[in-house]
Amino acid sequence: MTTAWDQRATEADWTEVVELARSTPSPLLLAHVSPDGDALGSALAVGLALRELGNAPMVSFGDDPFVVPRILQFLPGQELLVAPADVPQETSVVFTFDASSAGRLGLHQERAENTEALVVVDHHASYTGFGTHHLVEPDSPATAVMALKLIDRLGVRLDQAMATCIYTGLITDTGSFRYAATTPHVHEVAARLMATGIKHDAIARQLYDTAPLGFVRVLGAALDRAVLETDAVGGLGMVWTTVPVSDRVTAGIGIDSVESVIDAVRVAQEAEVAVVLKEHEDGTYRVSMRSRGHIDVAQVNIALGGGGHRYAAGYTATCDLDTAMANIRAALAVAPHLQG
Ligand SMILES: [Mn+2]
Repeated sequence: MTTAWDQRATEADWTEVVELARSTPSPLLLAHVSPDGDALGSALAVGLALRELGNAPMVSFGDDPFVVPRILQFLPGQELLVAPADVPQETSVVFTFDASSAGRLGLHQERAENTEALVVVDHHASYTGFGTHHLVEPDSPATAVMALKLIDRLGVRLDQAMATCIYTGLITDTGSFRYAATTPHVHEVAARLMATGIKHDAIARQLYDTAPLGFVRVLGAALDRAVLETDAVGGLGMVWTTVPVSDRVTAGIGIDSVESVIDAVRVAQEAEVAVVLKEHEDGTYRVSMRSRGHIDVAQVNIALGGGGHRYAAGYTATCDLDTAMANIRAALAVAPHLQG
């Protein structure tokens, strides 16, 4: 199995990256494909900070069509967004946010790998080591916390727009302060962000409590077809379900709109591991996996070709559903059980 990234960013790393960020007139700041609140929030926050310094940063992610997920369209700084096809060829400095592997850069992967400087800002234990500069701390609760550190080191005053972006990343990755990564420091960061006057209640409503009725119906169908396998995961149990493309077409919603189905499925107390397979239009599956704490699903998903965090991870399955489930059962059957 791949060993986890364990090199902390040194003072020299930070100094070098700050110098690079300050001296590049138009750096490209990338979130990973199908960006979540942590990826896009981090990229936009740093983009807004660099604009304060008089630079002209571009923010992008490697999806085609280039559409910001519905729940993130409220984020400030969207005027910094540039579609992959519109990024100038001569871009020499690229930052990536929350991408654990170069493959997560999608259409931007080739450009990023061939650039002079590729600065990786991330917190995944499954980080592969790609890039020329690494600001990667697996014990950081969110990439957004790393982004805030970078903003501070750039000497930019944190304003409400940046704080809204950082706060979005922070609550996305801590499950609104419920997950194990929620340390006293997380609450100190949150307090600092709130002190800028952000509308934290409106942010939470946008992220979690607003969706079209079509989503509610797709969620209902996915929950209805959930299967419990008590023998899976060495007897700890697995609950799994699917979101077929036909359901989404009927409801008129994209695959990014069903990311939160896993949050409802993983409630089932009979299962240690929850799995949701969301079908893409091309027949492949985006697989999300969650653990209750006894299984390291990052390792399981690295074995399956993906990555993630200890209790929340995923991968893309390019086979049919039955084969995908057989692979998942096999990977979970041999997953080491964590202590405690
Ligand atoms: Mn993250």
